[in-house]
Amino acid sequence: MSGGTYDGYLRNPEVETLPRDKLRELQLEKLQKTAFHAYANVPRYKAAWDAVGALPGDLKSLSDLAKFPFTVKDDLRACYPFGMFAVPRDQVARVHASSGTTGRPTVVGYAKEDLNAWAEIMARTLSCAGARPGDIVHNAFGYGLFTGGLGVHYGAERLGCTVVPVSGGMSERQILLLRDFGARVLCATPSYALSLAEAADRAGVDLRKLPVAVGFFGAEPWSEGLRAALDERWGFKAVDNYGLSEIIGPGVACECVEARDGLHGWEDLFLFEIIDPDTGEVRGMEEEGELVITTLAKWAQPMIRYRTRDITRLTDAPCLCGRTHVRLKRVTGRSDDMLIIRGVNVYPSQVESVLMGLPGTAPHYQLVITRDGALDNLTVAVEAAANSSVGDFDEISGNIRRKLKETIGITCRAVVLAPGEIPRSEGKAVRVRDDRK
Ligand code: DLL
Repeated sequence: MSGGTYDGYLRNPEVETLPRDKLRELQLEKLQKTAFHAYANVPRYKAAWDAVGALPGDLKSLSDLAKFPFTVKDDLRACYPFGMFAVPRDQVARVHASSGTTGRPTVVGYAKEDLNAWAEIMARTLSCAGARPGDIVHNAFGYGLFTGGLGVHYGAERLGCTVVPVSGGMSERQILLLRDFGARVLCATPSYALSLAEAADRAGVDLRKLPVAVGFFGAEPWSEGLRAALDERWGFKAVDNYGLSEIIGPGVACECVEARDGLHGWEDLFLFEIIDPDTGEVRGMEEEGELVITTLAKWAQPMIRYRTRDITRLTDAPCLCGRTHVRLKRVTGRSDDMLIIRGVNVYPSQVESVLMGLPGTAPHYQLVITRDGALDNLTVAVEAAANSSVGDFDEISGNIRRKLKETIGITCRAVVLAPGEIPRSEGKAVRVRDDRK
């Protein structure tokens, strides 16, 4: 299959195209089983549910789930390290953890059958993004406690691919490997794919001549503008996939390469809800809000109504690829990442969308917040494109300020930096620097 041609390949045609009423029946059955398992084996769930009088047996329909309390990151922290496990520790075959910027890491455990299910859902996810059995998969997601590296690794093996387990870093060498091995699929954070493109320029390698046809990207918010820039530089199709450690890691939702229009959330394994982030009330299809996920088959560490803090909306409109699973709109950012600049709410990815369309700028930026008396100030630092001259910088920064005011309504300072001055990422990019403390 070339980059985006529809060849009809589905990893699991029966499940991926299951009629929605059948999907819901399957979800209810698995939800009931998960709830009994969680209640019987995780004291924290038992205590929380007892406190509101919700019992697993109350789940007669999917909408009954709304009576159950949410689970939040602090629950995992409070039970650090192994208190959320629903099986004895010696039945946990692997742990991962997210470092987090503050406090204790969040630990997640996988039983043997969870690892098996994860490899399978990742095989489905990669094939949804356009990977095919026999492909060479260059995996530049970080290996280790982060779920990206190993999650993609075992999924690609399961799909029947040849995996190059390169992890992040040593970009020049990665370019050589991409050129010499002939990978068809590149897996990385979108920001690291940009750094790799720069390394290719330095090495004099024309990425468009390489056989890479699919860019499998995720783990951080990114904009349509960045997608267009990556497609252009690499000559592939960049595809968005979403996941989080608490739920499983990568493999929760993925765009199909055919439409690249919303991420199919795998409803045979996860139940998706959108809630009002302030009141916790459940919202309907097409309404924006915070994504809440319940795992339907995770045995070592079931998650019931986990509040992701990610803002998105769902649609059950049919997709041209034929998959029936609900689609999540591209995640613009976590509610925790939202900045409030002089009363205006803004996500870094919204700023990125504006910057990507501006002439003279390169797709490298950082938002710096400082405090001036009682007021928060935002400075948008952007690199100039390699071909802009110093004389253009004033014009470019004026443009940035005007555009951000017009489109998002924020007032900020804009600084144009020379190419190479914004720190590059090897994993998740740090888009915001908070200098207020
Ligand atoms: O980032 C898992 C992952 C690995 C996903 C590789 C995709 C590819 P965490 O480190 O726990 O897990 O971070 C999860 O990252 O709640 C989102 O805020 C953000 N995130 C992940 N994927 C996307 C995406 C992995 N495609 C947190 N778009 C999530 C926007 C994303 N944000």
